[in-house]
Amino acid sequence: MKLCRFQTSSGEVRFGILEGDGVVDLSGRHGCLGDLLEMENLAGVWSDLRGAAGKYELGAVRLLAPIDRQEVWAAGVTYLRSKKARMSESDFSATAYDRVYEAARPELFFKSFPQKVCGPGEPVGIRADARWSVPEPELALLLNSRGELAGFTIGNDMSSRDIEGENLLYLPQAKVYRRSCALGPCVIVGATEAEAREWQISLTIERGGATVFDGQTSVNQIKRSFGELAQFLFRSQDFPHGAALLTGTGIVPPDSFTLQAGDVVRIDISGIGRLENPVATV
Ligand code: DO4
Ligand code: MG
Repeated sequence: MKLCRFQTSSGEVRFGILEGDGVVDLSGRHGCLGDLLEMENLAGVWSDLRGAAGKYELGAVRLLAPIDRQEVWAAGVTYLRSKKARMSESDFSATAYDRVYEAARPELFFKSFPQKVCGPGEPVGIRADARWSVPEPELALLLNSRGELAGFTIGNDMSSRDIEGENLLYLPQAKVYRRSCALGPCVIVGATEAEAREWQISLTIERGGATVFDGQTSVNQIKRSFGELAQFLFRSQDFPHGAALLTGTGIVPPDSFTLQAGDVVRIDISGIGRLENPVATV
């Protein structure tokens, strides 16, 4: 099942289920998309509602980031590729990345408030004061308030590698700025971790109609289990509306590559779909 948030032609924000070339509107029956993720038996609820709800043509609505009240957090250095890239970008911080990859406690950092997250088609940002900017294509876990895995979406953890590499203490500036997080296009409900580990992630970056980078990885390259990441995130912390957790990147463009305004970032995850965003300087 694919849950989404969308805007109608009259500007109303609604949420529902993607079905074929339409969206079944569930707004009004439940408070928000995050409330659906709290339900124990969402599949059963859906079969009760089927037929009773209104439907929109997909072409007549604009999909929004599939998140309403959840904070967005991110895990880092969960793929060997990420560890190696960070160690080479910074002599200063290399041992920290090496250690955290092996440590029992994962790297987890705050990424975004939900209202700041970019949806499909909205520009993602490169900082005006950064010289080296990259997208980070990541599987995102949707966790309910009990810390249980409730769904999956695609995430882009936009990052300024020169700022991050200069000093580890600059990580919040490298990671959290205007338009630095995108999610979408929908939340997949009902897939297990084992199924998600079969999925492939690919990243394509286009400039002036030509592909300037493409790369692939597999979700199964993530070193830590989803349960382990969720369990650490919920330690001594409450998320009354649940949380989205980006699981780290396994695709890193070569060190000579930096994003430019006007580029288009396309992330595909085989079990979910495609998240595509143009790039703007912010
Ligand atoms: O510590 C740096 C951030 C790592 C990260 O975002 C990733 O591995 O995806
Ligand atoms: Mg990342």
